[in-house]
Amino acid sequence: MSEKFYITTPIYYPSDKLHIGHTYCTVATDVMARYKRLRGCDVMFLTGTDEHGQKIEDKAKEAGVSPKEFVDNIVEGPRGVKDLWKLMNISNDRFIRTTDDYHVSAIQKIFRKMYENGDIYKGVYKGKYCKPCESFWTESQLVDGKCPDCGREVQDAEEEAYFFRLSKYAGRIQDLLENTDFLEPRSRVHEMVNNFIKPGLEDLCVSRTSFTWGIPVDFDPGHVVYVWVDALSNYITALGFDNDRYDDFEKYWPADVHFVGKEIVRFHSIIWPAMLMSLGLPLPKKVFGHGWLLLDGGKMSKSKGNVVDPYILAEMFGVDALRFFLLRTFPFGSDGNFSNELLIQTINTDLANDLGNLLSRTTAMTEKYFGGRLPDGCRSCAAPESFDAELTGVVSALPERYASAMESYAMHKALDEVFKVIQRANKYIDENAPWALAKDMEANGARLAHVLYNLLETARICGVLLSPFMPESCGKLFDQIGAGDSLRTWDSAVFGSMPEGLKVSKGENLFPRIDMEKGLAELEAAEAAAKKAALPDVEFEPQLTENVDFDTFCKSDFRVVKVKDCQPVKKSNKLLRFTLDDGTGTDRQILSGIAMWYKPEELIGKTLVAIVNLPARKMMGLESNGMLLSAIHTEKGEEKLNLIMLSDSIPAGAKLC
Ligand code: ME8
Repeated sequence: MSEKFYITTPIYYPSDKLHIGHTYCTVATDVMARYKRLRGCDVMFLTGTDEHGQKIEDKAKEAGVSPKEFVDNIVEGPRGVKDLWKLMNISNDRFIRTTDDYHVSAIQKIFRKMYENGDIYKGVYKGKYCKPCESFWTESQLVDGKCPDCGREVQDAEEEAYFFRLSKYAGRIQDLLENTDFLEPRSRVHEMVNNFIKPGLEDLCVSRTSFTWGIPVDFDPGHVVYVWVDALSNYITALGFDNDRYDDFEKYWPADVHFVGKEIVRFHSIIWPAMLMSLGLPLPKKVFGHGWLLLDGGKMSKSKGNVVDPYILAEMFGVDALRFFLLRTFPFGSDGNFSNELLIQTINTDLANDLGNLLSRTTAMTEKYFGGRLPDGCRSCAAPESFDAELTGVVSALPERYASAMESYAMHKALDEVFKVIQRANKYIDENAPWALAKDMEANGARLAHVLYNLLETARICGVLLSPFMPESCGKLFDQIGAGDSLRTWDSAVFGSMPEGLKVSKGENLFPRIDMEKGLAELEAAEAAAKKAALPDVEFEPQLTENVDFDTFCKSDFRVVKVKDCQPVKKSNKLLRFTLDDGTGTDRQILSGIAMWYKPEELIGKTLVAIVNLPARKMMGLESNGMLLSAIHTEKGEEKLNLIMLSDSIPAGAKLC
């Protein structure tokens, strides 16, 4: 039976659309899952969304929809989470939403188990809470009084709550971190031990009563389960733990690796193992904390407004080029500075130049000199050159070097190995000068065929190793070389496995070169258009360019007025008749065409602004002495009007200037 491999991404928090930072982790997980499948493993790749918590409740309220409607739109809606993973060719086997019924009831059982075994108890929570991170902190954990994870303001929190006995597991967790390779990269171990365990691991508050958007504690329904207990457990509920929806918990648990961003390593390497210990379950084999993609030196995040939209990049440069760039450029455990220039440069250097040239030159020459089919005997050569052995040597050593990097989650190193070989192969073209050999086919035809065989074989083996990174493009590469399914497997990545006489056909250029200046300008335009499209559909009157001189402006007399009475005007469906206190002691009558937007009775008593020195005007036989000021704009094609209303504490007659 094949070896199993269970790999997960964090489940994303759908409070906003996902950005390139989220895409980075999911693509990395996908590459690893595809690599393991290539190696013959029985892979379970899980991703999903973490949909509870106060932030979602607040955001939904702001948007005027229910929390479930809010998350449904971001997860399932157009250009939402699921659409993005489809676009990015993510091969997850399962997708969990923490609002799924089976997960909800499993969490209630998990919570109850930890309560019944004495690891959860009731107390009073006093401390600080960071709403965006959904994290509780003690005073001593704050950095400059702010959340140590995100640097934002924290709030005082005091409420009756359930606590999890995290302190009980401190020793075992410290041992796990320090004496095993559970957590990688190693630098993160010191951070966890020194910052969280050594200062004293406190019990964790695991329920909330101040909001309702969460999974209710079934034996105390005023409480909802803390969102991290709910979220972390997804890794087991999605396999069927404590539910009947799935039944492969025994098969896949423990996870082989959880890929997570560095700011959530604490949850995965301290809280999660402690929960599993409490439940008596085996621990995941590894947690790998990757770095952040930074923009201008800071973490990309929606709340900072500095996010890069993966849709735009993928649509403009291609999904595979984007997938490749993310893993080629940024070492997986470290932070990396994202930039559009770097993206274009990487596509041009590695894909258009190195890989693209190798493939297009080799297939073009096979077509030109041999009509697309190399002759029999091309696999061997009567008079080999020293550079033949050099090339076949590096290609033969490549799969092992690549695998050793992949097995330690150093995807960038694996790519580095492949590209060193691609560069060597391009040099081999120059060393052999096939165009010179082709001048005398009778004398050199066999040698030329051997050179091209070596090059096609190199391209094919590199294609096998690049296929987890760029599945679609490598499929096209194999098609051009004429390599069928059996020549796309890991076992076929042995130099010389390719039979002679395959039909080679130079196809489309897989990675066209991008003009840097043009590419950047197009990206900027696409980003600006996307930003504009994301704005509410609002239009305003254009601003006037003609100046009005100051003295003329000062002649306009704007006053605060109070509405004493407001009535509809007979036979008019536009006009309202206002009786106003303008501070002079004499009532002022103004007619205003705002009946479409306001009911007369709702305006009585309001404090408004009027210009009072316009000449009197007659409308529907009634005199109007002035005009009320309003703000007007168009939203989704509909005109909107808002009367300017002031604080009722301002007296009638006050002048505006
Ligand atoms: O943390 N660069 O969800 P999330 C790299 N729901 N990675 C980044 C990034 C960036 N600029 N920005 C975000 C959560 N990420 C929880 C997880 S798991 C049981 C619950 C990564 O949507 C981040 O580090 O806020 C994290 O690993 C992932 O995106 C999800 O972040």
